[in-house]
Amino acid sequence: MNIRDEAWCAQSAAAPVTGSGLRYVQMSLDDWHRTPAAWQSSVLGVTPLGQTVATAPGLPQAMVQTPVLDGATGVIELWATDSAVRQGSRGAVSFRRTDEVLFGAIQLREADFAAGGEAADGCPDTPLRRATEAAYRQVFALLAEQGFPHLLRVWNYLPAINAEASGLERYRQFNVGRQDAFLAFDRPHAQGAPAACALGTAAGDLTVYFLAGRVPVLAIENPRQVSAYNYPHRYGPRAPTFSRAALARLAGQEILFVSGTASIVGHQTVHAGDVAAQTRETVANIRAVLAKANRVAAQPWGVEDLLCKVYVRHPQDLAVVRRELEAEMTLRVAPVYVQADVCRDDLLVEIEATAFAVTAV
Ligand code: 3EB
Repeated sequence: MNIRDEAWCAQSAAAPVTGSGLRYVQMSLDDWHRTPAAWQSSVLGVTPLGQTVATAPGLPQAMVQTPVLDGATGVIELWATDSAVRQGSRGAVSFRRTDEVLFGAIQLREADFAAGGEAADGCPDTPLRRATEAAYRQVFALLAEQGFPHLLRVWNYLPAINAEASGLERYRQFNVGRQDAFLAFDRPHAQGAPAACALGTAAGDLTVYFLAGRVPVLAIENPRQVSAYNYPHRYGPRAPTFSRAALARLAGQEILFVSGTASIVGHQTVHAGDVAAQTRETVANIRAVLAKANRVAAQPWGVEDLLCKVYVRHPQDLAVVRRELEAEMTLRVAPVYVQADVCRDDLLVEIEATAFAVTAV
């Protein structure tokens, strides 16, 4: 059975199927519940937005409390394949994989980690820092064991991301723990880092989910922005560990992962307090990184090819964000809009995107 044949998923037409046939699908929860069990068995992982769903045992599920804003009753994102999958777990990480790509998810409770006071490196040793480092260490240990050493794309969610605790904003604590784990496992924390996003939720545990592969991604930076891993010290004691975009080359397909993108030019937030202008600037950034990716991609993508997810800080800004986005770019697949806190308190909107292309096997 192929998802393209099914009326219950009109959006899948946007995603080509070839090679391992990896694809990203946003569908309603109602549609999900109508998918046959046999089809669900070739899904690598699901991320229902704002609510958990009953799924087959062992299917990785990262429930993230980013409520859907545009009236849909329930939305589930999933990573589907045409290949046989294996599943397993290691520590708190559950995963499914094909021969060439692995999806995993981990959720850790900060309450299970003690505060350690002032660490030798001068950064506060908080429960969030420790939980983040532990989560990434578990991920890297699993990836080493499974033979998928290269992170392609990582999604990070944590509650109260902009709150200050122990003298350091929680997003900045997260950055310390994340970078420490990359260093401990000798993974690229600057050039070559995976694409990523980091968003704040109203509640819930630290949640990290990811795609990993057997070959490194081609990391892509944005000429309009300072690389995040080179952000100056004023944004925190440790720089964020991500690339602006990552091009993954799989059998018969290329996938472009555009990291969470916001209204940042150079390293500075621009248009503070103006959500419409931030949305336009974000689209300019996405166009710039897409143009850069197109110089190395097998075939160029247009903005209309992007499958987008839009994080809006204030639900009341939805109409303005949507209006600006629709004026700036025409998408073949409508984006999903969710509420989330962006990782700088002056950022009001962030957009991530994924694009797929068929290549010769
Ligand atoms: C920025 O450009 C906005 O810490 O993983 C975007 C994408 C952002 C990823 C991350 C943060 C992250 O700095 C924030």
